[in-house]
Amino acid sequence: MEKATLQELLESRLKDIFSIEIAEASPQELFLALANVVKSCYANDWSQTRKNLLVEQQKQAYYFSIEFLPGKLLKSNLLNLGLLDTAEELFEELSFSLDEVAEVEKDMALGNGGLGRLASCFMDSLASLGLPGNGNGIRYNYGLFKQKFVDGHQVELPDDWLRAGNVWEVRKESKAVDIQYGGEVYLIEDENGRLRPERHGGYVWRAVPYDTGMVGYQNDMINTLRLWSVEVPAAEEANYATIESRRSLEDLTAVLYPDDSNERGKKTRLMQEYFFVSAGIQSIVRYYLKLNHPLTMMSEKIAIHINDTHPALCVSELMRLLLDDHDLPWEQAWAITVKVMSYTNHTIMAEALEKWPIDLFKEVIPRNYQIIEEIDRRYLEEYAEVHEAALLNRTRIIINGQVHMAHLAIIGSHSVNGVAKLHSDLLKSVVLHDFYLIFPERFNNKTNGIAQRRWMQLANQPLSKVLDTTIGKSWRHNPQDLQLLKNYQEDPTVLQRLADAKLTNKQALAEYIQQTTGIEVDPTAIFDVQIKRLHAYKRQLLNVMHILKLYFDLKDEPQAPIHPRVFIFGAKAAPSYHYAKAIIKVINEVANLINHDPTINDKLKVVFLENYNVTLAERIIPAADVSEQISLASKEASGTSNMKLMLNGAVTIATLDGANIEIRDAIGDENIAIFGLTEEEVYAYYAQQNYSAYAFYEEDPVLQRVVNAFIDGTIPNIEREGREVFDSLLKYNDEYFLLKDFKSYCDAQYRVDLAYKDQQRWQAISLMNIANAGKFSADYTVQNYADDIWQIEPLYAHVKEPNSASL
Ligand code: OAK
Repeated sequence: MEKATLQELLESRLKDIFSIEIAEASPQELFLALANVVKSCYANDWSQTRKNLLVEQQKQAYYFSIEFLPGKLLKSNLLNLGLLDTAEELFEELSFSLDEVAEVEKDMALGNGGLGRLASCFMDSLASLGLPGNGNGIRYNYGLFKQKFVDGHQVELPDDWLRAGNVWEVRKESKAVDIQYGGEVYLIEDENGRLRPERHGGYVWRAVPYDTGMVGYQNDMINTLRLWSVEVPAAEEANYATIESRRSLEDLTAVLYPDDSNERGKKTRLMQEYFFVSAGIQSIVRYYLKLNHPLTMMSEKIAIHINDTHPALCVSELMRLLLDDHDLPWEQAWAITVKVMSYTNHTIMAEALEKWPIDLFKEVIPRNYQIIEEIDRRYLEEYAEVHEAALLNRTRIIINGQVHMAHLAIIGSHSVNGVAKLHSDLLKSVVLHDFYLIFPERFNNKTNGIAQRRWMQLANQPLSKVLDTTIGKSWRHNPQDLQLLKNYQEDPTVLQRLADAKLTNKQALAEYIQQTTGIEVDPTAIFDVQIKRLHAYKRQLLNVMHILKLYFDLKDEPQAPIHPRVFIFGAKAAPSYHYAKAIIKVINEVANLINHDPTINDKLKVVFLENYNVTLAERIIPAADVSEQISLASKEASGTSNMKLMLNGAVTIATLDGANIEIRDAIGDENIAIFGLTEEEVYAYYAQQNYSAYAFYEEDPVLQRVVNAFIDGTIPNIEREGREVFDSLLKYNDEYFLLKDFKSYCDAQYRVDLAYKDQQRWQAISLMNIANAGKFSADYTVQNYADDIWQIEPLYAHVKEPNSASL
């Protein structure tokens, strides 16, 4: 599209909506008008995609996820439509900044972290590969809380993201479905001797879908992200006349549970899970029936993906529809269900493996509970002759009065995958070992990936330009072409250009830090970044302990030859996760201490940026020199910030955990700083039960000084939190082995400091990280899901030029 045409469209939208000229428009008005123009640019392709899918009858995948974290959509839609450069030029000509206008958009923060962001990266890749794949989730009225620091403590504020409306969504009233909750279900024999459910009591809530177009990268493909919102069914208005009764209904899709480590708000959460599952499955079955194929062939047209256990009810809900609404015999319904469903596990942390009390199940979703009981009964029966009773009792769905959601998902799916090689291996050998014995053929690995378009093309334009001029533009379509950069490892001009791009990004971040925190940081210092949810296993505390060590080194020897460093944190803690919040307070107080200590001479700065979210990640990642991936080996399923930071040229300090291992394999030991226990060593400690935090503490005076600092008054204002941290390390024997890994971590940090001082060497390492990051594009990951699990193909009838994504 020509610039002039875009301008005309923009002018006419501003007139239509606000009756104003461009010159008078505020950034808010410009945002809304431009977003409407963008939407109209893909409206036709969106309906065409849907029509073609109906005509071609190609198989489609549905990605069920309780979290999606798309962030802002304006610039990514412009990029994918091929309009970003034109829009940028136009805005510059009109003396506006597109960035300022884009900033107006509220982040769509309908997720907690990795799981939700991965779902959104997958949406981008599905559409960009021309693959028919749709998202299905919940339209929360409030996204993940906004984080503020008050006196160094995390305070959670509501994220009222829908207040000014959401320009991208389309309410699809005609596609609404009813969701049944509660009541009692009796099984009554009909004239053919078949047991039929008869419901007494209970209530029905309405699920209304809001659809958002997922725009493919310059290929005219528009998939749909469908998010469901609760409403009072028209026929029941009278029953919801009081504010009280309406409120309990509206609570259902009000908030995203900000806790991804503990179960909370049990009943509402279970109702949420059933809500988006039932709504999504009903709408899929309705769509499938339009195709006029027998239900027995459903798996040829439909693949349903269960993203972690929250949508595991997909299994029993599809069974319910096939049995109760469509009269299929159990065996047929079950065969269809298992062929249609697939499941991904995203954590090995036991507390995140969902279990529900059966009483709650019976109360909230009685018919699904009956079906789950029957799945469970048949499971025991079917495998009784093949496997020992003990094994079956450990893997059955209902154990000790609780429904095990992972068991339901695994028994009801034809594919079970982990999200990095190590994680998938641990699922087979430890976490889900019993299931691996029963269903070895179901287990596979799909290493995570990231949307290179958002995390490079959008977030890092300075580097993208250097890449274009150095290796051409093919990397924008084929991320593996980033490998071409390897030819320039010793080219001082290219290395300098890369360094310049990094500096530009660091200057921009330094300005943001100054504006938001008042802290001055030097852009020539090393920017050392740890950005992820705050969790003990991710070991932000280990990072703090190293910072304290450096601080003491400088106190002892102010001229110590340490290159200046800025330690940057971004992390939210689950509101009920007391210990994680204590660590936030500790980091903030360590920051206060160090940033205000004149004897440190600005050699160290610690910055904890508030409200870490997708947009903030887009600011931080391009400016990072060092990427902290320091979880205890075996605990991080994959990690994805490790991939984003690598793509942007940061050098990783890592344990051999999650996808760090594959990153190391891709770039070689010389381009990454590996430290710490291996997964085998961690498990050896578990087996021998001989880990002694105190022994490490006792023998290392440096470590003693650091650990003591949490309680000896060195760090002001952390009396309670410092004690909690100290006790976690010594009294409770250091669950995540920080004390053991401390020395090796400090050594790795020292190596990084040395490498940075040799700028030529550093830039070459950074280049190697960028050059080898293509492998971690979500395009390849999604292509693998499409080939191995979903068996879906690009919509050739429609797609101009699908991205090739074969490795
Ligand atoms: C959230 C809730 C329940 C279970 C897992 C999660 C989650 O966010 N897990 C994270 O998923 C990411 C995407 O696969 C991984 O990269 C992270 O390692 C994992 O912690």
